[in-house]
Amino acid sequence: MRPEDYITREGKFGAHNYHPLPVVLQKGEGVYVWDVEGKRYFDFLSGYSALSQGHCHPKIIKALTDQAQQLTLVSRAFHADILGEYMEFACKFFGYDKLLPMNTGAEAVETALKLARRWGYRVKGITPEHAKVVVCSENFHGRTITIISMSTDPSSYADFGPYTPGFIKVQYNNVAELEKALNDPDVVGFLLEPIQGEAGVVVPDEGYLRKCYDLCRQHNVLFIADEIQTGIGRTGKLLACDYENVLILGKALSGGVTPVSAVFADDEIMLTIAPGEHGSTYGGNPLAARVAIAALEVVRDEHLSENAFEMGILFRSEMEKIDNPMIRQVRGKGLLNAVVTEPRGGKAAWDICLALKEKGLIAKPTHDHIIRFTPPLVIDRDQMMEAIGIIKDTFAQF
Ligand code: IF1
Repeated sequence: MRPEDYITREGKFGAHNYHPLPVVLQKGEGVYVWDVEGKRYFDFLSGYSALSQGHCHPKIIKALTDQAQQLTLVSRAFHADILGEYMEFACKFFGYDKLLPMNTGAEAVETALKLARRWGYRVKGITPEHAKVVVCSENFHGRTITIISMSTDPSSYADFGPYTPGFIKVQYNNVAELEKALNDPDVVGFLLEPIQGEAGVVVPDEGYLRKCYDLCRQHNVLFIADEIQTGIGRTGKLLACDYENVLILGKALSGGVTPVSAVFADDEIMLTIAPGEHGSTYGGNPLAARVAIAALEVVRDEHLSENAFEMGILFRSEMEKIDNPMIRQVRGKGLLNAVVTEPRGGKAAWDICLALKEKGLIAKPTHDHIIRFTPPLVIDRDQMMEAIGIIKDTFAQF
């Protein structure tokens, strides 16, 4: 079969809910992927930041295959030996009393919303059925009906109504607007991404997160950080936030091997949910637990946060040297970066990504003109310089 045959078959039998780059991948290892014709590429999307530990990391794969031959699922109707080990390891890793294990990012966000509302009624004591959560313009937290009810992007919410009530939208990176919204006594939480990923790697002003956290404390409102994309070393620190009451993680929590997400919170919040009041068939399954321990150990033992910090500085400084009218801005933190482009001569970000692919690097635009560059955090200096060379050569063509 030729690549186009794979693409045609997918289009014939699969929903058209994505518009992928025309590349058909077959193998992944570290920062590289290979297509069905054996061509090698730098993966500069890394599963939307899920593959921070690189493709098929041997330690994570070993954890998966060992556990897969022992016990994969018992459901939470029974205990499993590895679950408590994972919970203790992860809670100490991130500094929380407890975690509630889920599978996808959206499920973890929904869980955090339920926790915030439940805490609001049972601890803060707000009016029953009146809980409100403050969210940010241009947010992206997943694709469920409640989550798109928070969205300001029509491509996420149009014609999926009616929408879940109870959300107040404020401008991202605007402390004054948040302060105004927090005067509503029924507000139980403020949900935000420390850096907005899908919006195109929008980095807020220095001090924004701290000011928001302090305002939430003053108003007895939970500060809920969605670090599904920014967390676990991606921005050059273990977490993009230095403090939050509720932490939501996903993606790299399992190194791109199996869906694992989690909500972290201290007892006052977490224990407002009693047995039988929330759950998930696969949440906290032994396979996920063993894989997540290995994925976090790789981040720690291979110093991936520190590497992301160093490689990010190198990437942005080299990108800023490119003198090309199509490049409007380079922004990001650690290895969560994006180049904001200007269409020119009938060419746009999509054309640049097609040209990058021809030269052996795959990346994809978001919102038409913003190209996200998010390689696995295991990338080394030589690989980064080679990838930067490909990007420079490609922009030189436009
Ligand atoms: C798609 C990008 C989108 C997320 C944050 C929760 C979730 C995500 C900050 C939900 C998921 C993925 C979803 C995928 C493309 C990708 C993405 F920003 F990473 F590029 F969409 F915006 N919070 N982001 O980024 O986690 O349920 O997917 O496990 O839906 O197209 P999920």
